[in-house]
Amino acid sequence: MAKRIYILNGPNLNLLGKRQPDIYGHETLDDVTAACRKVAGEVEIRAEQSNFEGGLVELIHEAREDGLGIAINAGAYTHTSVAIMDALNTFEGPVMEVHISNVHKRESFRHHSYISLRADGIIVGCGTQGYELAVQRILRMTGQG
Ligand code: CA2
Repeated sequence: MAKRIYILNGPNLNLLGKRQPDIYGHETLDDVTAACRKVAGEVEIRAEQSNFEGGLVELIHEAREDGLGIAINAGAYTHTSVAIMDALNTFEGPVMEVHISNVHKRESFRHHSYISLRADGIIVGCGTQGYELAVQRILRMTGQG
């Protein structure tokens, strides 16, 4: 079975490019997916967004079957979700954590991440380009790039 890279986005990220462009930029999630597909070339991208913690957990379970790697921006669940961290701990491939904004320049509650306890790499404050960088890194880590 051909493996694919999962790009998972958490709550409110469906609004990307439509609200708060000063923080999150002008690109939409569709723009992000298109840019990641260019970077991934022949490797398939499965891009999903969920506003629900359990929805993200289920997508991570799916990735256990056919995921080459996971790039995840868990949104605010980054700072609260043991369930998402536990699910990521059951995934065997590389996990890249992405944050569009530089969370370390922001409120202190954004400085702690449960995802970082599992992530192989973290990309913070690179805008939406961070997703492309994460895909590149997954390709390199899996010997495809
Ligand atoms: O910087 C990031 O990527 C964040 O993961 C974004 C989360 C925030 O809770 C994290 O601390 C940092 C918020 C996502 C909200 O997404 C929106 C996108 C566009 C417009 C409004 C919200």
